[in-house]
Order: sequence, then structure tokens, then C-alpha cells
Amino acid sequence: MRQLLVSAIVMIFYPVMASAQTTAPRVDRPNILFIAIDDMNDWTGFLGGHPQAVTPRMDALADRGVNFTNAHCVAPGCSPSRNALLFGLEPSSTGLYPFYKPVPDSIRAKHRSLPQFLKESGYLTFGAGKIHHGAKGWPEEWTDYHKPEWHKLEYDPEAGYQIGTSRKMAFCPTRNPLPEHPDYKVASYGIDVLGKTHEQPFFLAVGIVKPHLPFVCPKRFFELYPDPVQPPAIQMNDHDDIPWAGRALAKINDDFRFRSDEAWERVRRSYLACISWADYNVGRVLDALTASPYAENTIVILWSDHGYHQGEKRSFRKFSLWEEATRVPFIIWDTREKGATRGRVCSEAVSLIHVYRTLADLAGLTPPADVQGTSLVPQLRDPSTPVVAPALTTWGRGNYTARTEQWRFTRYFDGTEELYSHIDDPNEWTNLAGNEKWAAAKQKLAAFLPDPAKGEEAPMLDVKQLERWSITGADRPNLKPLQKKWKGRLWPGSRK
Ligand SMILES: [Ca+2]
Ligand SMILES: [Ca+2]
Repeated sequence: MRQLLVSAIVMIFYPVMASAQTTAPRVDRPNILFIAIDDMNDWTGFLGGHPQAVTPRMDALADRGVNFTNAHCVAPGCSPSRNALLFGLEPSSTGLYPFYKPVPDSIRAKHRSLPQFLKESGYLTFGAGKIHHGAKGWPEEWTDYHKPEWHKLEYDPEAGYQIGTSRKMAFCPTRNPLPEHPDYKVASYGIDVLGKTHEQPFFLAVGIVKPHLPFVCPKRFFELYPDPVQPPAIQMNDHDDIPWAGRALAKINDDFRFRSDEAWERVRRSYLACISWADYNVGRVLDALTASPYAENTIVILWSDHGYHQGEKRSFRKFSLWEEATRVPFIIWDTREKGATRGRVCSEAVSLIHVYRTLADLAGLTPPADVQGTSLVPQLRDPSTPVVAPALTTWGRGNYTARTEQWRFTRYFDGTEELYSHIDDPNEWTNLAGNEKWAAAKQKLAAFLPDPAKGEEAPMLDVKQLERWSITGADRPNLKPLQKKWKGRLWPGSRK
């Protein structure tokens, strides 16, 4: 509207200039449909992390766009991952290592988030659901932000598993009609936005919360998994070659509980059902895009804030620097590309730190100078284009892992290390860090980790909204791995 008004004024007072303007190429910025999924690992059809995963809608999206099959979160926890992606800044630059609710004021004052940057660049910005961790954001970011009406969900624990009466540790179907579920409502908001006429380009952020705990969703998505759910590959003595700082990050107490209750199979079925439920809602939004006037002038980006352990490395949840926690679904589809081939895969190791610069590049905008990462537009145009640096993941100050196509190299705050070769060890079972044969490879990867001696590691931002969680790191070095006994035996991998 403002653009029209400016044009009208220009036409009245400067008729010559106005005629020049009509012949000049107009900058048509693409719309951006930004789909954030919470806690979804590679158990999807398009990543093949679980043979039974049913995700037809996201698979179709991956087929149309570029499927980044070796993508990794910046941090394996909702808050630091989302802060890093939305500001384009590594935790080692901001000090945002643990959880914050909401985003600290000092960060907002110094940096511009992606939605705020786009809004200031002329975009209409719409959001719903979980984009930031624990808060909707601030007025400078959003033209409109939708908070759906809340319905209490009724659980059916008889058809699954629940620890006591916990609202969070529940793994079962719900009894409510579909439209009463938060993700359904969030997707419906996205559908409404896509159904309207917009005179400016828009950024539409749809934040889907499943498969985050509790693993509850409508029954029909559980029914997609009628057969026994296959367990992932787990080596019982996997922790034997892992330094204690790494073992301290594993949630072995959950593994202990699920084994005692013989509940792992039900936990995994519930997780898969919730992924299929997320897929269903993503599909509804994509259908609305296809039916809209924006079907050929929109960038669709889908990502998850981190991966998830389902028993691998004897761990449950996220919060580690192993593959299951760092690897994420990540798809970009530029619908403006005509005749692009289907099934494009980029297997370069990339980090979600690149999202900000990539979207700015696709929109023809120059991002704020402090934004880190690099544009992935070269990889979108030719998925075999090599990236310049490994994908870096941080969990707590001093704990870093670098992933390349072949390697994962991890160094903890106390100097202990892990090294895995993904060529012959995709499960990261054999720690090669102490093997002299790979010393040179290790050295090369180590050069990419932040070095406190060179001032590359910001202190943890210590504000009152901080939630430390269970990070064992430079700011909390004394946490010890749990000792557990099961059937009279010391739990393998516990600190002896
Ligand atoms: Ca999350
Ligand atoms: Ca091992």
C-alpha cells in the first residue's frame, strides 16, 4: 500500500521520473513460507532414518526442492538452536549457550532477528506456534502473531504409555477431534494467511510443535504403525570409549526407565505417530500454498531445531553432540525455479546457521553485517557445490562438534575428544580420537572449533531468565554421569 502511495505522489509531482520507473525492472521479492518443526530427527521418509516412518507430504516437498541430507543444528536444544538460527549468530558469539525465556533484551537491542530484518525490509511478517523458544517474539518482528485458543487434550494412556499421570511423559493417542490440537490450529492460521491477498511480499512462519514431548496426537496417526516398531541400532557398551564429559550428556536415566518398563517400543511408536501428525499439518499448509496465487513466487523452507535420541548411545531426547541429536531435516524449495529436476540432494555437511543469509540472498537483500554463516544459494543451484567449512554444533560453552561429509570431531570443555568416520561407522560406535593414524585429520577439523585463547568463545550470557538444564560444560564442569543399576548390574557406561 505504501508503495502505491509513493508511486501516486511521484506521478503527480514528477511525471518524467514516473514514466522511467514503469520501464525499470520491478524488484519482485519472493514470499517465504518458513516451517519450523520441533524435535524432529531423521525418522522421515526423505532422510531414511527409520524404515517405517510415514511422511508422504514432507517427502514430496523434499522431492520438489533441495533435500539437505547432512544438515545439523547449531545447538541440540530448542532455545540455543532457535536463537542461533533466528539471529544468524553462533552461541560462541552471543553467549546464548543454554536456555533463555524470552530472548534477552541485550540481544534484541544489539541484533536484528530474521523476521525483524524482513519486516524492516518491506515484508509482511506472520507467525504462529513455536518459532522462538517460549515466547512469540516482539512487535518489531511481526505484522501479526497468532496464539491459538487452548483446548485441554484428553489422553488415552491405555493405548500407549504414560509415566504416572505426567502431562509431559505421555506417549499415547489423544481423544480430541483434530481441530482441537494446537498444531492443527497453527497450520490453519497459515492456511488463512495464504488465502488472503497481500500487497507486499510476506514471511509466513508456521511453528509445528510435534513431535516434541508429550508424544500425543490423534489416534489415526498411531494406526499408521500397526506392526512392531523396529528399534534403532544400539551397541550396549557404546559408552566404553567415550570420555565422561560425553557420557554426562547422555540421558541414560530415561533409557533405564524405559527398559525397566519395557516401554521403548511404545515410546518410539508414539514419536513416529507424532512425526506423521506433523507431516499431515505441513501437508495442509502446502495444499493451501498450491491453491494460492503465491504458488510460484514463494520460497518454502522446512527445518527442525535439532534431532533426537530414541535409545541410540543409550540416550533419550536431544542435548548431546552425537549424530542423532545434531542431524536435522532441512529442505528448501524455490518455487520460482521452472523445470527444476526432482529429487535433488545436497549431501554436504551444512548447519542451520546458514538459513538467515540464504533467505536474505534468495530475497535479494543484504543481511545485517554481523550475521554469520554463508548463503546456500550455490548449493540450491548445484547441490554438488562444496561448502567452505564443516557444520558446527555447540552444546554448552566449551563443547563443540564439527561435521564434514566424512567426519565428526568433538572436543569437550575439558579437552577430551571423540572422532568418528561416517564412511564406515554411521552409528558413531568407534571413537578414533586416540588413534595416531587420524591425528592429521583431527588437527584439520580442530582448527574450525572456537578457540578461547583467540577470544573466539563468548562468556555465557548470564541473565535471570536463564535455564541451565543439564549441560555439563565450562560453566558447569562438575556434573557427573549418572550411576544406575538395573537387574543388579551396574549400568554399562556409568561412571565407575
Ligand atoms: Ca526442540
Ligand atoms: Ca562407542
